[in-house]
Amino acid sequence: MNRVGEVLGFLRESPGYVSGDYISSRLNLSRTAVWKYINQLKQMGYSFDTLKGKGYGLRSAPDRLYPWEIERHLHTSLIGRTIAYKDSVDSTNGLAFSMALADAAEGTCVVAETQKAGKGRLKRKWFSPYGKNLYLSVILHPKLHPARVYPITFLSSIAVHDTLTELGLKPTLKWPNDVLVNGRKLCGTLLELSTEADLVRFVIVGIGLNINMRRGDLGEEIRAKATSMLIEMKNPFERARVCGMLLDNLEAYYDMLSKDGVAKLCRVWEERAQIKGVRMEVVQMANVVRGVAEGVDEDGALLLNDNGTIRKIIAGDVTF
Ligand code: BT5
Repeated sequence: MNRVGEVLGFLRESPGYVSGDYISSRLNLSRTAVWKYINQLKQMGYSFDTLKGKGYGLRSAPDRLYPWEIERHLHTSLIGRTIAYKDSVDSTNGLAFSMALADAAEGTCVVAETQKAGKGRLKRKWFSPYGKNLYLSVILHPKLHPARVYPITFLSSIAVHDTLTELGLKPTLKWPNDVLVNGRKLCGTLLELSTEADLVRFVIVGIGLNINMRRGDLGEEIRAKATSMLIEMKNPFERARVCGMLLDNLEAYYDMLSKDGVAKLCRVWEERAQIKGVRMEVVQMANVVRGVAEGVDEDGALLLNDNGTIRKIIAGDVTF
């Protein structure tokens, strides 16, 4: 946690007022430095009561994804131990990718309040209004062959699924990367990877989760097919808390992947998705494949039974 977060921590811990002298002695900072950090916090949207002779009292905190706000809800040892925060960025995946190329540690995350060029799969756009949702990218170094990396998308969907369930929603999963509620998309994952010979150098797990977006915020093009936690539950959520819970779940499933392998991850995804026996249609460019789902294999491919022939689907958009 940086100094700003530490100063805030003291103010948060104490129900009444905290004197600048107390903070400066506890953090080994000058009084001027403390005053500077308090001013910085004010600029970031925090508000304080000041009482002569008593010091500062925290009155309100803004709804922002500042790293120290997320850290309050985090219990991980790897994922989210370093969080880069941006007010605005082209794409959190793009930034995480360049940080990974510059050797950022595994588990490093990027979060942003908005993305100017949020990416979906196949050069699609991810709608990213300011200050409402979660745009998150995580750098991972899985010890997998590049061909076996794809199921990490499932890791993300399962972690989101469990987080939403813990918060009272009833999510469903759609192959390959969607989390839906009441048939509408609430979350998508975009994996990007860098490989070296037969090794994965790193994977960027990009997660877009709609939290406090209202129906009126939705762009025309996704109005009918997207939703948010607020729309479904009729109340707003603390985004930093949702993010902390999600990172905890991501780490738990990442540990499971390291311990039990890709096959286990695929089985858990199948179980959550309840996909077996469901009749579905997959659109691949100009091609449409129909069949009954048999599950997913260890490459993350969808297995469709088309009148006795098992078709292995590695890309496409599912409808059922
Ligand atoms: C995805 O692609 O679902 C992957 C989305 C990943 C977004 C995250 S945000 C953080 C990180 N940084 C990035 O730049 N990206 C990742 P796909 O399955 O191709 O779905 C894209 C389609 O979903 C679009 O063509 C729209 O129809 C729809 N869509 C766009 N924005 C949406 C939103 N906010 N909520 C629901 N649906 C959306």
